[in-house]
Amino acid sequence: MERTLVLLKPDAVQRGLAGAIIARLEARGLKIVGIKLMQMSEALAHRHYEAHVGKPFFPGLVQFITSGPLVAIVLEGKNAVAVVRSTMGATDPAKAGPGTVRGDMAIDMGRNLIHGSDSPEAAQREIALFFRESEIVGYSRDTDPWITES
Ligand code: DAT
Ligand code: MG
Repeated sequence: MERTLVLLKPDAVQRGLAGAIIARLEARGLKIVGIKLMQMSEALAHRHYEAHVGKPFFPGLVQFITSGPLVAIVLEGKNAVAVVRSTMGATDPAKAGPGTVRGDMAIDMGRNLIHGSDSPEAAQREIALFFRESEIVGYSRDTDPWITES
């Protein structure tokens, strides 16, 4: 089953929205297999956002993402990467559709609450940045067959 990395960014923690966002992801049918509160170092921010190094918004992005605690989560489920991305909404909350996390709870690109890996390959790389193998727990739920047919 596919896995993806979600970060509930420092704005989500500061605004007390972590639980509400997790509730949406769980309600979708995704399974939490890893979760922790942590504060990102600058070094980890650079590695996590390596694709954006050198872009004009990069310094502000690093400042923001390292500015306070965030919640890192590994979610598992059928098409987990794409399902999380559609639950998040567009990068710019002003363009994110209603019903999405960003569309319902945010208004600014630099305070968009949530990160989700953008491909299965990125997910593998990012999960390894945030979690040791021993911190991820695979398990089955009695509800799994009620969420995924096969
Ligand atoms: P996403 O978080 O939707 O995957 P991304 O990977 O393209 O988006 O960018 C990472 C983060 O960087 C994004 O959540 C917010 C910030 N960002 C991206 N493009 C930006 C821009 N043009 N101006 C300001 N911040 C930006
Ligand atoms: Mg991205």
